[in-house]
Amino acid sequence: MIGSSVAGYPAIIIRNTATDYLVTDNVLGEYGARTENDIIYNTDVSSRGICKDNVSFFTDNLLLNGGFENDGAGGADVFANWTETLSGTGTVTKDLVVFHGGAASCKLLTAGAWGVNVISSFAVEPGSRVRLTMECRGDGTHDGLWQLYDYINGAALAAAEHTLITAAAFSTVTHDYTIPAGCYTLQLYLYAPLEDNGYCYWDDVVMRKIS
Ligand SMILES: [Ca+2]
Ligand SMILES: [Ca+2]
Repeated sequence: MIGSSVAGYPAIIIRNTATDYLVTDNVLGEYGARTENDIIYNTDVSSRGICKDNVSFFTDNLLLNGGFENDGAGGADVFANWTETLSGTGTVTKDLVVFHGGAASCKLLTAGAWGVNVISSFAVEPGSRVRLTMECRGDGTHDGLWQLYDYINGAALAAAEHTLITAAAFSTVTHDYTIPAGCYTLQLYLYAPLEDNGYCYWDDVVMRKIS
């Protein structure tokens, strides 16, 4: 079951067109050898899962690189494990001067057009409760926004929310969610401020199962 796979064998959480979903300790024969954090696509490309070894949904951070310490491949790929989206002349920056934990944060700048964001995709358990905690910082005037998107059902869990942290100092934002039925993959969107030339910082983003 989820969270109790056998060491050395990948657990795969995957939505399946035939059986609503499949949770198994060893599906190597069906899907080939996989390593942790591989994204697995079913033949129906709208369905996918994430391969996990020995997951504890209660203690582990469900998302990866929430501290923005790990680099992407370079260029537009700033961070590992996050998908960067640019808009106008806005930017996504690994900031090595302003951060909450470790030695880096994610700085998002709006310029020309709103919409700069970074997205994390991660596995969740339908019907469970999760707690999102994030360290957020504004530019003194503007705040960022976030949104959770149910990748499987194709619907946002709620409208995009302002962090309300406009001050140039990190503060913790916490929000609990119930994972919808049938939702095995969730996406967290972190957005730059709505206002032109506004910027904000994100760090120590954690999603944990709480019940
Ligand atoms: Ca950090
Ligand atoms: Ca990236």
